[in-house]
Amino acid sequence: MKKVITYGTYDLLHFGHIRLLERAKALGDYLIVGVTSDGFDRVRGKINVQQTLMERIEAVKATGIADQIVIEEYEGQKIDDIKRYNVDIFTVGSDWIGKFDYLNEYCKVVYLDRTQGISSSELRADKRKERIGLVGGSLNAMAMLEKFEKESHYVNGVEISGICTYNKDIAINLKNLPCVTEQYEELLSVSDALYIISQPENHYEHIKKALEHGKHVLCESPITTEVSQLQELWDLAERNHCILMDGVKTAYSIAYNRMLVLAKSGRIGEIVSVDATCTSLLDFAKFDITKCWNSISAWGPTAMLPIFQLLGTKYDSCSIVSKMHSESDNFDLFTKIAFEYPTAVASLKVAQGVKSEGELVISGTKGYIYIPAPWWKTDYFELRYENPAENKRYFYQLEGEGIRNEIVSFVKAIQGIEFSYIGKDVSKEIVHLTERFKNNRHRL
Ligand code: C2G
Repeated sequence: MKKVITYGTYDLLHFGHIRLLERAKALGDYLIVGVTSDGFDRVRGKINVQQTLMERIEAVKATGIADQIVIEEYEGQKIDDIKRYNVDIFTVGSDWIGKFDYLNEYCKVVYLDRTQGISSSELRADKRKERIGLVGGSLNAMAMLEKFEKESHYVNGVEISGICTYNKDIAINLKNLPCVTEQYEELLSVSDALYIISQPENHYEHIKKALEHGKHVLCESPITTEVSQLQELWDLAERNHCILMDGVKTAYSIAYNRMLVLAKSGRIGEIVSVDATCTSLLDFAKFDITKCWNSISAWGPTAMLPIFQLLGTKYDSCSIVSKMHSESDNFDLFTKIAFEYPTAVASLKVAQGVKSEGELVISGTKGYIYIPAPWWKTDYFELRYENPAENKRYFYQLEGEGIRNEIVSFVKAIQGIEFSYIGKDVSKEIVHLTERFKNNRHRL
């Protein structure tokens, strides 16, 4: 019996896939089809597959062409499968010509002509695109806006409609966008959704206007500077059937999410302390601090994220200490916050005028989790125990600092498929502490 194997994602199964499977089957007597797992697709850069693994397997099964279906979970698995199932022929479409020649060592490799004029990407892209408008002008925002624009090209189903900015440099850097304007209304008129990274004190006005026009919003955290405003905006979003999503990019990274569930599943015992540090040094000669996010706004939400996601938002007490910029009553060079929970403690250090080790340590009764600097864009973490032989290391590919996944989640939230990774209680507490920082802090 001649055994044939082929692999694919088979998202939104179409005529091209079916023709490939039919011809693959005709090469032998028995066809094994490897369907890629969601995790493997993410690792190989396919992040916006529309259907779940089960749906894709069911679709392949329904063709009646496959004799056996296996799940492809890791790079290199093709060699293992060929050996394990005693395969005679490996086949795949001609878009992969040359890429799998290395399998000739194990079996015959056949590239079949790809069917022209149809692909899953085109089917995904055929769905109406969400036009996302960008809003922001500060120097902190500049790099982020450019990254956001760049990362949007990796996500099907979105296009950047334009940018509203007062900053001439940003306008020049993004001049190729369809709409570059200082008039917010103009951007709103060509957008379905907005990514807002304006100064935090302007978020409220920008979000409110967007929601009033029925536009979805992804806003860089803190969403507002006052809790009452946040509640008002959530109510407005609900009335107008809009998404208002919190944009801490770390929340959307795979390694961070895997770390959260491991920590919550008791792998380090009871969590007793969470300590997060995020710093970056600004060149104050270049930066006008009145047009710049202060340290608590720029870094606070990221540092608060693991604390609130692991320990919750119901702490007993918290103290805030800051070292302020000599020329400002609002710009903190450095802020440290210490929390006391009923059975745990936490601390964060954030700074744009002081440098420190940007690590995250989660301490438990059986061990601790260590994420080295810069933990907020990590692809790696470690579980560490008293006996080092028990230590475990975890790696997960990180594409685009989490921004790519964040855009995918935003689009899926708009489509009603997925919801924000950041709970409302967490977003609210971030805003609450930002508000508290203004009114109640110690100065160094
Ligand atoms: N295909 C085709 N004609 C099309 C589209 C796809 O012949 N118009 C083929 C592809 O060449 C592949 C199979 O259908 O052999 C599945 O395609 P995808 O779902 O896009 O999967 P792909 O990313 O090509 O995965 O490990 C995974 C494999 O390497 C291939």
